[in-house]
Amino acid sequence: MLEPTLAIVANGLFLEFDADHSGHIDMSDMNALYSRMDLNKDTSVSRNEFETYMTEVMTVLVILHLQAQDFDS
Ligand SMILES: [Ca+2]
Repeated sequence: MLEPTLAIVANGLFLEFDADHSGHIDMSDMNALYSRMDLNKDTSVSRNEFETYMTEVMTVLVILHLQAQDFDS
């Protein structure tokens, strides 16, 4: 079972949440995040939309973790 380090996960989530790449997460980033999660644009994030979004994000983080492992070896 793959267990990415928490630092890689935290860094990846920051980069994902910092939508405008300003180095800071502010309300505009949170609004952008919310919009990305709200797939059907009904101004509400369902459990399914949340899980879909988080699965996509976590998949990318796992791939980055695997690439980092390859780079280290
Ligand atoms: Ca929705």
